[in-house]
Amino acid sequence: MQELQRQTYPDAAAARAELEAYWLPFSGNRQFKDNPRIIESAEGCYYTDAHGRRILDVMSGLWCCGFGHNRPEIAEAVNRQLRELDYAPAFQFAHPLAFEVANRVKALTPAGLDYVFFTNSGSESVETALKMAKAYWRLAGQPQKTRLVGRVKGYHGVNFGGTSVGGIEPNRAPYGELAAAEHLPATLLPENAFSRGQPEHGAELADALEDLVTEHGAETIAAVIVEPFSGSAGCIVPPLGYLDRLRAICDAHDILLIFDEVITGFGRTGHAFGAHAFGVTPDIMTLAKALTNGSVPMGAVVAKESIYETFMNADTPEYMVEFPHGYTYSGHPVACAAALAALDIFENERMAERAKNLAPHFENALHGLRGTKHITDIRNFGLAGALQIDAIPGEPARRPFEIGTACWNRGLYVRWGGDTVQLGPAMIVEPEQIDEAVSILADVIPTVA
Ligand code: PXG
Repeated sequence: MQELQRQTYPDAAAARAELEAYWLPFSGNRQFKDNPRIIESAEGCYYTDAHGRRILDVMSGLWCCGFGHNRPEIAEAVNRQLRELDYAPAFQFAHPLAFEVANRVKALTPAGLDYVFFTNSGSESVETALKMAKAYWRLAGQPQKTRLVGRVKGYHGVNFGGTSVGGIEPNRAPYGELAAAEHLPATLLPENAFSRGQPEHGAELADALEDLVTEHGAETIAAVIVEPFSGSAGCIVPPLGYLDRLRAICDAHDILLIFDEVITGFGRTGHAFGAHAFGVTPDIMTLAKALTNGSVPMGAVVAKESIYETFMNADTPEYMVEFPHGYTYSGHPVACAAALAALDIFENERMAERAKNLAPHFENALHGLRGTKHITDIRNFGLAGALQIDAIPGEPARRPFEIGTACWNRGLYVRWGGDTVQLGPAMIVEPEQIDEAVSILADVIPTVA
């Protein structure tokens, strides 16, 4: 493949054929295969592509490599682990590193979130959290509490439950009927355009949960899942007071609050978790991505003690499984080794603090794009930001795609999705690299049709 890409395509048809078998996820396969963007190596905030070009990555891969690419500490830990113990059965057995990671995660999450269940991705974390919530209410003697509530524009991965509570319409539409779910309104309001950090208006949008309670009865609602800030929909930051209000309504009606912290976890917000950044503690938290700095797939669900205890105190014999759920690779030894090395980096290099210190520069740089043709909103929080791009009627994703690919051609990797362009640089980014990214965006964006 490397050879193939480095060649000057003496036989273009053969080169194209080589690309055919791989069905790329969440990608325009036809466009990609006609014009492949192939990444061969990485270091710090840079990728090197198949043409040997250095590409500035201001997206931390896909929000996951927040501590910089190719950390040797992680590579060594993974290598060591593969020689020591490649795999141990995850069901009815365990290995030492899984306990270590669980304790480290427990220590980082807000007080009370103390029980850690391992998965292999954000999507699996979400499915786990949703099933955990439903099973919890059955064990707690309220089996009618089954309804799940998500939010419009929410993204909770691609598995069945996550797609159902998710609120990005193009991700739902192809599948017709999904699992039953209600949706709160999105918190994107025109009067909040160009807010820096948390917008002022819209705390009352949380009251839509009260409306669902009135309509269906709290006794039918198991859980609400939201991202502390929406990542995939383009950094939609909760209005001041919104998450507190959601928490209060959940408390008043015995509804579990799930924070999907797959993107917001491990420093992205300038704090360890979104829960800390926004001062609101959920009952269950879903994690993935930066848990291993993106190096090995791994996710986790962190539940509060009363949930765990409800499972443990259920009327089942001790030799029986309390929660019939888990994955062959839950707490995989290699993933655990990567996580421990990544958690060392996160703590020793004070990544959350670095993100917090860089955030004002990032905010100023990004908002410097205000007034650029096509940009209708700019949103940011911590080291996450998004540009809202004026939609071509019927083709909202077209301009972001053109901007993203033009940036790539200029040596900058940003993410395009829906009608937004997103940035989530690594916490080791230099201010000058942020400036460079913004300057390329400023050049490129007005040139698209
Ligand atoms: N929850 C949230 C909040 C996410 O952001 C997932 C769950 C699913 O994780 P997995 O590991 O199953 O992909 C995610 C994933 C983007 C982008 O461009 C975001 C994600 C993935 C790829 C791209 O915003 N988030």
